[in-house]
Amino acid sequence: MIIDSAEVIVTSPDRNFVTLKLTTDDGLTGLGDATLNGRELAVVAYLKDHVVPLLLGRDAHRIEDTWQFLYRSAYWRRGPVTMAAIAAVDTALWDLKGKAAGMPVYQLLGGASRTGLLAYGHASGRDLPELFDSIRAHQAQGYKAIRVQTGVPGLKSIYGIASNATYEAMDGVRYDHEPAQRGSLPAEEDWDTRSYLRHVPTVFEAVRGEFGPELPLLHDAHHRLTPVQAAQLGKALEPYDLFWLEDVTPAENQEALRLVRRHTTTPLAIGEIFNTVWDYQQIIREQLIDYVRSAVTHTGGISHLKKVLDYAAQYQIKSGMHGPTDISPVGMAAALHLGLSVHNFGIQEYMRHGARTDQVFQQSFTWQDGLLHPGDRPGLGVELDLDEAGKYPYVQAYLPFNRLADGTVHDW
Ligand code: CS2
Ligand code: MG
Repeated sequence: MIIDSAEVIVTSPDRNFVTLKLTTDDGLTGLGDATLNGRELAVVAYLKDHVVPLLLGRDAHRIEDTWQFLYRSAYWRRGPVTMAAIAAVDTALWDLKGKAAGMPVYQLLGGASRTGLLAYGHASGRDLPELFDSIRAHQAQGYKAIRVQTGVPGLKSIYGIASNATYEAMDGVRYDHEPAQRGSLPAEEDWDTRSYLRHVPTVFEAVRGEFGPELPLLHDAHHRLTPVQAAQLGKALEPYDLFWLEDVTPAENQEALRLVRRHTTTPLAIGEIFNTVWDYQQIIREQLIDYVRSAVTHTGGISHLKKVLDYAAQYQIKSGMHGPTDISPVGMAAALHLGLSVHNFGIQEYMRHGARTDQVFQQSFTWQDGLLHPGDRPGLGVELDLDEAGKYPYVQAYLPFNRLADGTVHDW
C-alpha cells in the first residue's frame, strides 16, 4: 500500500478547515485534519513544501516509522504547526490502515472499552435568562454534561459568548460556530479579571439553584488568570461541584498548577494548546491536572495522543479531548475512535458543526442519549466531498485578543 498522491484541501464552509488526503497505489484514500485555528495557511505550507514530498512512495502501513521520520528528520521539533502537520499524516495513515483491514480504527487500537462517549456541549449567555435557555436547549439536544460560559457585567464581549453585534447578526445564535472572526486583523476584546472573579461564582450558584446538583457542569477560564487567581476561582467554585475547571492559568509555567492544587479540589483540565507529551511531563507526573485536553488534530495524531493518554493513565488522569468547531469532522472522528478504545476516557467536547460543514464532510458517527460513537465503517468513517469543499474558498480569520482597561494585552 504505497502512497502515490497527497492533496492539501482548504475549505471554509462555516469556518476554515485544512484536510490532508492521501491516496495509495491500490486506490484507497485516507483523510487527516490539519486545522490550526487562525494559522491554517502555516500548516498548509508546512505540509505542501516539507511533508508531502517526503510521503510519496512510502509504505502507508508504516505509521510509527512515518511519524518518527517526520518528527526527527525535520531536526526542529514540536510546536503547533509541525505537530498539526504530523497529526494529519498520522490520522490519514490510520484511516488507510482501517480501510485496508476493513475495520473501524478503534478496532485496530484494541477495540471498544465502552458503549459510547459521554459528551459535553457549549451553553452560554450574556445574562442568566439567556444562559438558562441555552442550558435547556443543550439538554433538549441530548447533552448530559454542559459547559457554562457567561457574560460579565461591564465587559462588552468575552470568550465563549457571541458578542452583541454577532448575536444580533447571527439571528440570536448564542455562540458562533466559529470564535475566530473573519477579517485581516484579530478583533480586540475587553477583559477585567476582578469583575470576572466576582461574577462567575454567582452564576454557578444560580445554575445549581435552577438545574440542581446532579448535572455535570464545566467551565473554561481560557488561560486568563494568574496562579493565585486560579486558586481563588477553583476554591470559590467548590460548592458547585464542577466536572472540571479548564485552562485556569497559562500552563507554559507548569509549576503554577502546584499552587492551584494546594488551594482547591476542583478538578482541573489543561492542554488544548499543548502539542506533545513533553508539554505534559511535569503536570502529569505530579498529578497537577485531572484531564488531558489535547485533540488528535493538534497533538501529532492518534499515535502520539495515545502515548500521552497511556502516560496519563499511570497517574489516573483521563482524557477530555478538545472538540470545538475548529476541530474538523475528520479530527473529531479520530478523537472518537481513540476515545472509544482507551481505558482512561473522561469526556469528549462536542460543539456541533454547521450545516455547510456537514455537507462537505460526510460523517458516520452517532449521537444518542448524550453519547457519541464513531460508527463501524472501515477507517475513520468520514469522506470529504471535493465538489462541496470547492464551493467555500479560504477566508482569513483570526481569533480575538484581549486588552485590559489600561490597554495592556491579555490572554483571550
Ligand atoms: C475553547 C476553544 O473549546 C474550548 O475549550 O478553548 O473554543 C478555543 O477557544 C478554540 O479552539 C480556539 O481556536
Ligand atoms: Mg478551552
